[in-house]
Amino acid sequence: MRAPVGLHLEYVSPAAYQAARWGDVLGIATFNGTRAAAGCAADVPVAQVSTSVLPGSAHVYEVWRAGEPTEPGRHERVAFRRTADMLFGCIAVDEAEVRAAAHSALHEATAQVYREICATLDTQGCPHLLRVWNYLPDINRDSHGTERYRQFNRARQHALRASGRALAGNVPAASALGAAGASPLVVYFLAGRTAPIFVENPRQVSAYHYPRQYGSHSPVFSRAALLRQRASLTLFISGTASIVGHRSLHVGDTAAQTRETLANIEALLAEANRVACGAHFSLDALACKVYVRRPPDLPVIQAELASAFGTDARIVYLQADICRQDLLVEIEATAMSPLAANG
Ligand code: 3EB
Repeated sequence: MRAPVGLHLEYVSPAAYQAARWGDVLGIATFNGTRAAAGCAADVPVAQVSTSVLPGSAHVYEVWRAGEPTEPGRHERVAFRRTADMLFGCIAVDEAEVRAAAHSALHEATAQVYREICATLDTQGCPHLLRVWNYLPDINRDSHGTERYRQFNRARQHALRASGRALAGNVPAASALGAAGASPLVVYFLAGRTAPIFVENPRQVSAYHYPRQYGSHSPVFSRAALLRQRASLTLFISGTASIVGHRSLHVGDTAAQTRETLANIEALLAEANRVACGAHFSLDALACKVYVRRPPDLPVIQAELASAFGTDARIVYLQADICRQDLLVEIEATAMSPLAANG
């Protein structure tokens, strides 16, 4: 068996996870909103995300491993595990259970989530968010005079500012997707003791500089974050879609949106290879989650990805709404690159 070196990501079935009994697990995300099955240690943080796995409704565990022993902990509603250098955490807050006075319940839930995440990281001495996954029920629905994704952006920005975090530049890679109605707001994340390198896409306007037509408060995320460990580099690629400059392209054409998204990911890989000494990231060494707005589009998307990635790509397909109504597909990815011993 290969000894894992540094941070590691696996997509596995619940049965495979239980059989492996990894001692170095940092945390897990499950899709379909399933409870973690028996056999999963009680103190492993599990983010239960309510997005269906395609096709059908298989169960998938996204397992993050540290390659070294991990310690559990809890701070307010954030469950986490950590090593000396990094921390995986997750939190779920139900909008039905928050008291919303001045703003919407989603605004209040988002503010609470980000306040508790930042407080956890500050008290744990792991202050740098590397990568954040956000799942919001009914992301495209309007309420309180504005789309819920925009309410989320506003609250995220306020909470990060209140916690002394940057709002542009040194901001984490992220994804923000829809989840089943009436599910809680679920956020999970990786954070580090030291800051990563943040990477922007030369083909895209930075999301934190989007013009106001996309909302009064810009989304706070980088296109990618690059983590350097002793023997490896990890590139966390944010949710990426058919956006060039700041505009959505190929409205209504799922195949063309998929190709444009791949072009964006290739541009990011090239940019990461340019800024990171010793990096050799390439399309065929990615692990991806592909978010599909309309399940009948799955074969079209799969056909485009098969020709780009080849056959041993690690790809999980999920049904999820995407944060702009005109986007039909979004891809997030994690890329690992070994480093030479003297790298
Ligand atoms: C985009 O490029 C698509 O709000 O955290 C992608 C990744 C998107 C993260 C977020 C949003 C977010 O704007 C949407």
